[in-house]
Amino acid sequence: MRTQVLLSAAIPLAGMALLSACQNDKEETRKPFNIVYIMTDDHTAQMMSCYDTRYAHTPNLDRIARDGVLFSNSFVANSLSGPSRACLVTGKHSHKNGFFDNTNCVFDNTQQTFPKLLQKAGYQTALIGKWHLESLPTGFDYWEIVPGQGSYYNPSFITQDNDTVRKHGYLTNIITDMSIDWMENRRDKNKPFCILIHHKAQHRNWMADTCNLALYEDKTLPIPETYYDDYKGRKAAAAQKMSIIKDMDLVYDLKMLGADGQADLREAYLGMLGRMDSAQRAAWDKFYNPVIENFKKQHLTGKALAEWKFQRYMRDYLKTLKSLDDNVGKVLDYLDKAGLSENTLVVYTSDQGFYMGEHGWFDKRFMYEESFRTPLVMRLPGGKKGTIRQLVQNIDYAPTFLELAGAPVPDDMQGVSLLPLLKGETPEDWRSSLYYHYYEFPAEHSVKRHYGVRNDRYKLIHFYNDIDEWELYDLQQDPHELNNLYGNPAYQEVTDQMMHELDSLQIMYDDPIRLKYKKHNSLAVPNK
Ligand code: SGN
Ligand code: CA
Repeated sequence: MRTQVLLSAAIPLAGMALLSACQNDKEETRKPFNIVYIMTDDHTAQMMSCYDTRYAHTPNLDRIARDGVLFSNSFVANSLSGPSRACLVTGKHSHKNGFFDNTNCVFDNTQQTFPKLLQKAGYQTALIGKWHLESLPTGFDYWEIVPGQGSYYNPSFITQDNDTVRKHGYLTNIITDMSIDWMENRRDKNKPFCILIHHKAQHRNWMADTCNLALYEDKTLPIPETYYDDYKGRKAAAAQKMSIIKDMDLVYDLKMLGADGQADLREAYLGMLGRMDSAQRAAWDKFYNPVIENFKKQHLTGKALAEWKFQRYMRDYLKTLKSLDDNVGKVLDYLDKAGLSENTLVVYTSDQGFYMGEHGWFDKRFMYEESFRTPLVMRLPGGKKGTIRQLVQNIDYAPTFLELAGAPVPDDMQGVSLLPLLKGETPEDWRSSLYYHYYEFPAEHSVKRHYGVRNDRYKLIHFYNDIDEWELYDLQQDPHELNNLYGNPAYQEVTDQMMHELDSLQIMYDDPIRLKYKKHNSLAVPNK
């Protein structure tokens, strides 16, 4: 018989209605929800089969969607690792949490975060894997993080006593094993828990586990329609340095040792190989040496080289993803086996989306769809099953977890709890547009600073700082965002409406950039 799982009487009963389907009279048997939050790095919806079947097969990630919900309009607030993580824990946009970019910021770890508030509400909290916020984690009963981006092979970890230890193996497996070990052996089983499992995968340079190296070599992946984009009418898009053809490195990114590559990136790649033990290195060379020989023989140039690079990139990404999917499956199996699935919210997302050759790119940062979006699936026992189409953003996770735990959501959190959506409700006053602001420029990949607004049909972006360019897209007519309509008289009314919406959002979220570039008076402040 299925145990009834409801919110604990000791914890405020915010999410109770949710489980009416399986409610019984015995309130004393109620258990609070645990939260297992799995976040990967640079994983994107195009590479997750429940979103897109063209490239990847991700049965375990899809399992969460199948048994729960898939958010078909899930976005980030600032498409970069550190900023996304700061948005996640604070429930606030970058200008409020103070972590704008990866290069100049140190997260103020004394500020309010949802893990601290969960602790107050009686939860045990843990964080394992990539953190990337420059200061040490606070608000976690247990944590172990990788320094910076971490290493795929034999990675170092920073421990809670600020020591650095090196572990043997492949990082995606290690993070999973550590997370299961914490859930099984290290936590106080009398308390509800929240664990953040933060993977390095799918981050550059996509180094697969040795057991997956040989996969997908017979696959030829379809090249995106926009692979040879000419960036007409889009000056910031033309100025970026994240082109597969021009910027993706043959050695560092594509592992062609001996080919021409950037000297510093070659050094970095040699450093990564240097971390391997002799068995790992032998397996690596056994796979790559013939690929390198074959590549040398072909003397590829022009279009042939461009498309060869795309195929290698995609295969490496898929191989790295195989480990990730297997490891998410391991966590789901553990939750089943330990009897935790029935009172645990499982979340799978990424710190942002990624370009898989769209516009000719890898990397992220832009407010264009592929990197503004992020995959998001959740499984809440007793909750809705199916697709959630409302516009949601990573600042919403913190209030969601707090509401689920029955803890108060502080007024200064800017996100909105997703719990009503998870319960299957359709709130009439749900937000109709989203705000975005990216700051990391000048920096690697040369994506200019920009902010913008997106509703269910249009997107308005302003690139600023060393440029002053506006872009407007009709996502319905032009889903690939190739046709900048800004300045087109036929779209003047839409432009005005989107300007007003942007201004209203900047007022509501209190972004000081508004005072610098304000063009219109706002009509009204929209709902959060
Ligand atoms: C590294 C990567 C970049 C990537 C940033 C940010 N270069 O610097 O390609 O854009 O991280 O990524 S690498 O040579 O070190 O691989 S983020 O996801 O952490 O924000
Ligand atoms: Ca990332």
